[in-house]
Amino acid sequence: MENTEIARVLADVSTLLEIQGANPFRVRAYENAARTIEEHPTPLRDLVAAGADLTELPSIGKDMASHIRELVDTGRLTVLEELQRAIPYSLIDLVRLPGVGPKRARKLWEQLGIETLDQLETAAQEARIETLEGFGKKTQARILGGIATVRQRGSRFRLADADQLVEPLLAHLRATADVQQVAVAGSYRRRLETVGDIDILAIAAQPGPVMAHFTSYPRVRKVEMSGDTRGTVILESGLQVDLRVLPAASYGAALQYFTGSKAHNVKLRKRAVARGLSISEYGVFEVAEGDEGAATGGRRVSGATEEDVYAAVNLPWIPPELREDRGEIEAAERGTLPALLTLDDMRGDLQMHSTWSDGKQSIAEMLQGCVARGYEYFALTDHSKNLAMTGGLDAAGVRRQWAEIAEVTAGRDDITLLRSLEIDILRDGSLDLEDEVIAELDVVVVSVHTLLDLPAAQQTKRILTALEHPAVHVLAHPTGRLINRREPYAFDLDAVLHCAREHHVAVELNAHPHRLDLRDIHLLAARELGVPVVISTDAHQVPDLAFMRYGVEQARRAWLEPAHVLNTRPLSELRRWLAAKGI
Ligand code: DGT
Ligand code: CA
Ligand code: CA
Ligand code: ZN
Repeated sequence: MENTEIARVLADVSTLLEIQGANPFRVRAYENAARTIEEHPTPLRDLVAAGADLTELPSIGKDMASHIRELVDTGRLTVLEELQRAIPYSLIDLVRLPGVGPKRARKLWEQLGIETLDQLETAAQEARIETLEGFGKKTQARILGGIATVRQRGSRFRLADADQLVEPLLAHLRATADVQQVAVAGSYRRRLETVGDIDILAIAAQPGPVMAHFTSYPRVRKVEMSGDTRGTVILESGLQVDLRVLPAASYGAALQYFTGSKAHNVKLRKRAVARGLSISEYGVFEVAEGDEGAATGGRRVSGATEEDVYAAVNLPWIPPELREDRGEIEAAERGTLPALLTLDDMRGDLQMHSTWSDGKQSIAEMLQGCVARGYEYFALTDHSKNLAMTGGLDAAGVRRQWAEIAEVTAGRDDITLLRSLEIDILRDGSLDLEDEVIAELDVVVVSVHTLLDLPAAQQTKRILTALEHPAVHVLAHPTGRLINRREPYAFDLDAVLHCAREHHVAVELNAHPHRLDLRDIHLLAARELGVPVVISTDAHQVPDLAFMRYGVEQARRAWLEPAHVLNTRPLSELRRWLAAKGI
């Protein structure tokens, strides 16, 4: 079991307990343990296998440690199974809806017998919710809206969670001599922020043994289909995986086809047809006269590599992140594909927390982590006081922190620590720190963490007011969305981007895999407008600094080149940009 799966089970226990009305301390214990595990940088199964003392982890006591061991050893959890006998598991879907929560979910179940989203939707449509005590018309409408959003979203996995599940599966597939090569295609390869399923290709001379090896993967819950060369399984986590086994000769064509996106492929095939060719998952073929439309009619011209497939229609190879039919084929034709950003281009990280607010590691440790990544600079952005639960800093706290920064950085010339703070934008758009303190920061990062449900006009005005503050450099996680959990707050992003451009403010691409905010299409808009982007990890511990990878991948989906991203610049150039405020 991977950490994401263990965390999910414990979070579910917490939610079910909460619905049951259990002791809040018990509810919180499971919730905190789930968070610890989700954030833990190495697989817990390794710790269990090594016989490590799990109670040394934060929020993990003796009971929780034995739960983790049970899950790792058996894939099951007795506590959860007992709870499921008392409460329908599907109530968890209700709890996640805006306007519901555990108490209301329980009420819906006890008083109306509602157990599932479908039942809730029907009841709301029949106006049976509004009559329930403590609900009302407004809540009923909100519930319907929430269900529509969930439906639209479908059950998709966040990319980083998929990574955790896919990597051990790939290792399993590669561990047999029958397989020559394994690759993942689909949205996973395009590095989409969430994936619907995983599409794997394997090259082998004999498909049979490979398919058997695939379906025998220990984490398979169900074999949906197992044919000669195609198979589909559902993993314990619920993730669906499709496998295709093929000969080496059609590897490139299959990789191209199954990488998609569908829209990209449709356009590419049209281009082939115009050249008297047809592209399929088996290769590129000449279409014989009078045989148009046949998939494998004529002479095969290529298919072993992706480069060959694109070359057959006179195009250079196109990076998977661009294959969304957003002009990439046209750009490839003109020879104007972007020189996409890479991880190596990143020279620093401009958002991270330390123990001075809600981070888990000290300034000195975060600094070491940044040095280890080869950064030239980084900004320490602890929270401001408005976020009391994070231990956010007031002016006096900020000054005390500067004293520690001075100590930690004394005599170091290998890396520069930029003094910063993630300052809360208050209700009226003013900033949660005195101007004279702000004036002494190197980088001024601002963000919205509270009052997420203000009316759109008011939310927009609030953010615009903050960006108009003469000292602000970066708007962090601009939409506030959490992937699969929370929609962006209602506001006018276009107005915010225009304001950012006018006031010399950059927008953040928060690389935390739960956020990825701004997302790809919004970053494309920022690029169009010429608003600079900052990619930051929002790290709360050293291992989180590795989230930079996810930021870079999403930036690539938005066609970003190093020049679009401020923290690819050397320190002197970054400082020049920061200093140009208000000139
Ligand atoms: P997902 O799984 O929803 O995150 O998105 P994808 O892009 O991975 O979609 P998926 O798994 O349905 O199919 C993988 C790729 O295979 C897709 O991007 C393009 C190709 N493909 C699958 N079915 C079709 C089809 O019916 N027509 C075309 N043109 N391509 C297809
Ligand atoms: Ca897929
Ligand atoms: Ca698929
Ligand atoms: Zn934040």
